[in-house]
Amino acid sequence: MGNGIFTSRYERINAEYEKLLQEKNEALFSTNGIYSRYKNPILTRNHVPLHWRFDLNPETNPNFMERIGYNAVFNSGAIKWNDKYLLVVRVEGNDRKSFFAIAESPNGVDNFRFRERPITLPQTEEPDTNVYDMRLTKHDDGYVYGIFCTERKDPNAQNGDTSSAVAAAGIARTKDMTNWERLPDLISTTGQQRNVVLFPHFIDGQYAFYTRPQDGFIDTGKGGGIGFGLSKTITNAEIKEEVIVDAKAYHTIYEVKNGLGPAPIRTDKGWLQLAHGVRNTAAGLRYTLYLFMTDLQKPWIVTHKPAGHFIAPLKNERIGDVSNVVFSNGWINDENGTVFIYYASSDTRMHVAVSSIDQLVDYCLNSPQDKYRSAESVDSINRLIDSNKQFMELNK
Ligand code: M1P
Repeated sequence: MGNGIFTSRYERINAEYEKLLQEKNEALFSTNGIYSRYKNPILTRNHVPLHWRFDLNPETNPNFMERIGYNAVFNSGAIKWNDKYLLVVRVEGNDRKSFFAIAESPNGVDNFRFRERPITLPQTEEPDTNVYDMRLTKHDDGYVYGIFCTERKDPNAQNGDTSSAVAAAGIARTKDMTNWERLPDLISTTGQQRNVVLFPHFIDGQYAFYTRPQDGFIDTGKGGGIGFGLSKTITNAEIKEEVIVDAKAYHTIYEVKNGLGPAPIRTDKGWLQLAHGVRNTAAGLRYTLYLFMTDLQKPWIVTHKPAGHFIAPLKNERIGDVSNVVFSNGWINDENGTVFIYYASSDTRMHVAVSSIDQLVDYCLNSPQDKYRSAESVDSINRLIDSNKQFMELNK
């Protein structure tokens, strides 16, 4: 290799990169018994391959300087594919553009490594400005679908308004997790859409989507919460009517808005659903994750919904580009009933929490629901204390 600066910088940066990728992760003791967090984030911007960052030619890059920088690696779709744990990661460059790239791990908790190149996403007639947050669904029709947010400048923005945007649901599909076909964006009659998720089965012979109708790009306005609607085709997907599955509500963790996470997991007791809820605080918006279940036959009807958050930002997770945020759009239900919950913290990095179908169903079925008033919360606590009395005596 060329001069001393190039060689010494390359060797040091490459050694640190390989060490990071090979680092073992470690389950932390779970105090709530519902899921275990892991010690290290599973993906950070430091996991981005060196050949996406540096010109590796000592002639043209004698100082081994970074040519393309990356800001964050977060909100990832997930799927088990050929015995590997695959994440379709939202990678954000220093230029603020997000794109998708696949990272794979042999065990779901560490050793995630990006493939050689990011995904080349085909464009529609109206090119995307920014794409993010892909939800993966293995559908009955034989394809794996990736539904994601496509963002473009608002064509009705006033002169000088360089911020207003329009969000819609983009649709891409693949049979091999390598080659992607792009379909027209979802059309819905309820304004903008983000956090759209394809349900894995046909319902009444139609494609079924969870939606999140919103009046504006950031404010959902009158959009009532997580919605659900049917489309006759996927090649020109259009939802003419949406019902609200899970409404935003006053004085809850989803008071300002909510949105579905990954595609639901089927269990004997119903569909497990993971979502994010947003509330406002003096310090800005706070995003937490919550879990609920819907009916097996009517997956738009909520059957069980524990009160409050399931995962909230903790310790270092609380700080990042958009602080006080946890967000999830991917989980993997492994063959043995283990569930890998992939979540991002503060729009900056990716983590995993591990649970099981049994634990998640137990949590949904046996945790008290939100009854919307402090006195009712105290009532729930008193019920638990009353039923615990005999055991408290035993433990004295
Ligand atoms: O910054 C937090 C999240 O904000 C958006 O989510 P929502 O549409 O529910 O407000 C998304 O842009 C998401 O990517 C981001 O993590």
